[in-house]
Amino acid sequence: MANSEFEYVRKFEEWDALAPSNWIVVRIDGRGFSKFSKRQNFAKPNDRRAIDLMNAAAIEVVKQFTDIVIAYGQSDEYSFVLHEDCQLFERRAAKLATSISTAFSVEYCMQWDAYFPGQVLDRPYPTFDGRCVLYPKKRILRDYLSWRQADCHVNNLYNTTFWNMVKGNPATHTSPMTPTDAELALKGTFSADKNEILFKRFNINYNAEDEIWKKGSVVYRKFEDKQTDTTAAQQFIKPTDDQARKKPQSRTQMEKEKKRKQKARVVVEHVDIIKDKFWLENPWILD
Ligand code: DGT
Ligand code: MG
Ligand code: MG
Ligand code: MG
Ligand code: MG
Repeated sequence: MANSEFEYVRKFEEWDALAPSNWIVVRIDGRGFSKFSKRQNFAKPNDRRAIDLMNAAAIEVVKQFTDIVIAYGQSDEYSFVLHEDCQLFERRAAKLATSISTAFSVEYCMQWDAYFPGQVLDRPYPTFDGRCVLYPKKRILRDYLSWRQADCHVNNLYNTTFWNMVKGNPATHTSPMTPTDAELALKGTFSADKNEILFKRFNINYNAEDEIWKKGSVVYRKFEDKQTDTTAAQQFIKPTDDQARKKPQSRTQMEKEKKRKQKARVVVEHVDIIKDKFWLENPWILD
């Protein structure tokens, strides 16, 4: 059957390998979450159970795919960063995007009960689309992550102000507004205006809001022994010169590196990844 008359149809398939030496970001995003969050009565503007579930799913995905070096999530989206040298699925875009987004979707549904006990998850079940984006330089990859984190902050400030205006505050004689009126009132306002509205009308100091809402969630591997980690990172990932970078890892080295990653603890933190501090403290993440 090997050479059947039908086999020519294979030629219609496209080879979609992503260009080498580029950082790959697989961004997944919940399908129709505006509707889904309403149907499941998510708290407004932020539901802790929902974000904890997103993070739990992301942790499992990071554990499953050792090529993922860091992930960043907010709202109904997560960005998974695969190392520039990643060879998983021969870097085929559709394989990477679908494998990661389906793994995430399954985790999200399977862990639903743990975060929404007694709340029925019914059809249409939540699913996440996925896309691959390439970034040729670490600098640009960092700008990408900064863009998502800045987006998180801007949206959170807006949503926090908006939902407080809709709710109103009797203590300051602030009457509840309709969503349309609140939207109109916020049109064209700057961050400073929203901070002031929150402070004066709602007695909320935005800076004191939980970091999880302002910064989103960063998922990465923490190695028990930092010393060992740095040594291992230098030995297996970090090339000492250009020559070393071009030399591919041996199979044994790759296996050892994979095991080391599988043993590492995967953590979620709500920290700034725009400034240099985080990257200086964790230099091996993008090494
Ligand atoms: P899409 O992605 O094109 O299929 O459409 P959506 O509806 O998923 O839109 P998107 O991804 O731009 O926006 C995410 C929606 O999810 C947005 O309407 C707010 C909602 N959402 C996410 N997290 C929370 C939450 O914690 N609480 C509430 N109430 N809503 C949330
Ligand atoms: Mg969307
Ligand atoms: Mg969505
Ligand atoms: Mg979204
Ligand atoms: Mg197969």
